[in-house]
Amino acid sequence: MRLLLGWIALVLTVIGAVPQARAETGYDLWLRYRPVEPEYRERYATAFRYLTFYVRSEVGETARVALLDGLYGMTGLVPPPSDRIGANTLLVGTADNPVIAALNLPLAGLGREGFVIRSLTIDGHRVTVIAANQEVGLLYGVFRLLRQIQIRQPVDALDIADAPKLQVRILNHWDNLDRYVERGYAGQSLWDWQKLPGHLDPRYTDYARANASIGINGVVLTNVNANAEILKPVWLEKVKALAGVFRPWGIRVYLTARFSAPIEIGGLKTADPLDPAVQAWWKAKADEIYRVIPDFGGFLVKANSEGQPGPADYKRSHAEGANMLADALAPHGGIVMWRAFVYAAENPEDRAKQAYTEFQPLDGKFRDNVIVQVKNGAVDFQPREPFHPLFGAMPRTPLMMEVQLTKEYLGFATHLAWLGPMWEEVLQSDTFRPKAGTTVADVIDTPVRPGAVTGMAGVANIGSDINWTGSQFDQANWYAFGRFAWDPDSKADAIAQDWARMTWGGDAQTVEAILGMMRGSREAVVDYMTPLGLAHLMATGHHYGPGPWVSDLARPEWNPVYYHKADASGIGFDRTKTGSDALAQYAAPLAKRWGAPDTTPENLLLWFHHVSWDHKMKSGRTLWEELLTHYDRGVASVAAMQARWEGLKDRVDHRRWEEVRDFLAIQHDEAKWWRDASIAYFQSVSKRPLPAGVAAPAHDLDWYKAIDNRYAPGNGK
Ligand code: GCW
Repeated sequence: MRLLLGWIALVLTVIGAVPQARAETGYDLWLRYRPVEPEYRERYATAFRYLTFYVRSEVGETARVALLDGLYGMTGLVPPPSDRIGANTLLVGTADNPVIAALNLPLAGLGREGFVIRSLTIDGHRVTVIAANQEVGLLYGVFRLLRQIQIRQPVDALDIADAPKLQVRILNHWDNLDRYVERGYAGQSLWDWQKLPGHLDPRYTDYARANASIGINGVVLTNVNANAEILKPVWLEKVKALAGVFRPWGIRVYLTARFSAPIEIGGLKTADPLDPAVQAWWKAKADEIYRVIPDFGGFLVKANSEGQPGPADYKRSHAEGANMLADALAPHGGIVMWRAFVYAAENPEDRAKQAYTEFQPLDGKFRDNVIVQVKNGAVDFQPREPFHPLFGAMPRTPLMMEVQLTKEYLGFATHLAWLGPMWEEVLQSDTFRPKAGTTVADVIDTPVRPGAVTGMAGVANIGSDINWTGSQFDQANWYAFGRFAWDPDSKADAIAQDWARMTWGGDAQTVEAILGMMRGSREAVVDYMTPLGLAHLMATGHHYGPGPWVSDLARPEWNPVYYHKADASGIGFDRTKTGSDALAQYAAPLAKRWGAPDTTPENLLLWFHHVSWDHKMKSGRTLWEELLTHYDRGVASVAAMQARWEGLKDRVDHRRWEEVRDFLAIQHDEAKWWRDASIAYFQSVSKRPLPAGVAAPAHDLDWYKAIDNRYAPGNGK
């Protein structure tokens, strides 16, 4: 008897019919589809006993298979197809199908990608319907229904109508053709170019499925620090192969266009955008690309920034450069995403001002199929920056927001930092343009004219690591990007809840503990790296670890001392009228509010003001003491995360649990490193004593300065 029971258990385990704690790597992301608890199984199995799925194309077929895959994983059953709509049928189809059309669902305003999920009664039978205008909407509807099950929601009174608020929801891979990923902390590039197009790694499909599950519909395959080679025919064949894998998942491919490509691979003498031969070259190149990849999305361009070529090389504006490419793509429906991340080598202006200075006057000068891609903040993906002043300041130009999933400035892959709250903070910032209450989210999701392109871009944190993102918790940032790009008014906390439930399963207590870790994690990084509005204090080149003392780099704005401006009298960057006046780039009410230290939120204080070390803070402490408090708080928050995670030891599968435990320990060490090095350095400048109770740094300043991490990953090349 014992033996028999053992066999039964083994068989059940193998077929995955019982929940189990087997070693997980994280490869399955938030799509684990483990069996639901017995009390839920009956409910879901009953509701979806039969399936009527009207498939028209490969996107529909992809949606159908994704649905069955999820249902089978979670309920252990595959609903048989049925062409009769009886009780407990799941009915899926597009609006042009007469059966769906007869239901009169509110699909009219939902566009290509929207969907409706509804519980209905048809001829007295309880039915669930997923309907959309196009099959890609069905794909998104399917993933939404599966999510309901993943997070154990009821499915008997569904009434969901949803559509993405942004058109272009796109990952930017900073992947080089040799598979090196700039600012990549998750292994090599996923794109195995050498084996393409001959071999299609199954990971391409899994990647596409993950993206589709969160509504991502575009992928820029190549680094913005671009290589013109990718535009050669032999490479385009490889791109075509990837496009073929992604297409059934509703995803288009895009490439970065190196502005000097006409010279480098076209044999021309110039890349001047007003030169007819250059224009003809790009036109022919676009025609060629579309012959190979008919649904090619378009180009992403970094021009005249950090050494990249661009129109300014020929004394032309960004608009002239972008429009030339836009004209080449327009006949095919392609777009140009032109980055506003510019700062010029010889320009002494405050770096935080340069993008606005250069782009704002170009408002209204771009072609309709150009969208200007603006980083969330004016400097560079720092742990905290005020929102970029261009948002709201170019009302006649489509703007998309670019955020960085890969944590170049937030501890790479080993620091647990949930970025949802950071993106929510930026998206919910009031631009006061044209009037109070107009948030950054409003700016990006309101088309500047009917039909104008909208979008959001995320610099991918994805690579060849088995867990995709270099750490289990960085998956949450990929997930969140998709959700925010779908709806920029999303709430980070709600996203975190869904993610935690889907990714870690488990009971409410586990999910609550994980949420507790995630919620404060970004602020912890701010605290131990760059509190109170400080920014850009990292070590040179690779950006790994602290380097607030660095002052010897060729360009002033590469040096941390440029950003903190600490001296014997105080610390902070004066961006008011008495300083760089970057504040003038914001709407008047903000410029006023942020114009005085007392009305500036303390978490942005040193971004806008140079204040005395003895400046009185709201807490009653001096600025110097407050700074120390933040460093200590940051380290303590990591310790608190560690304690919480310890408590989950028996509630989370072991392999993932151990990985997170190890990474938290690394993070704790590195948080102390940041704290100690920062205190050692700033104390050498402030000459203030450490108050009682504040521990002295473990080493002297020279010790921290001597740390050499030249082989840290992800360095720009
Ligand atoms: O944050 C900086 C990075 C560079 C990057 C640049 C950019 C791709 O350090 O590696 O280059 O931003 O966004 O263009």
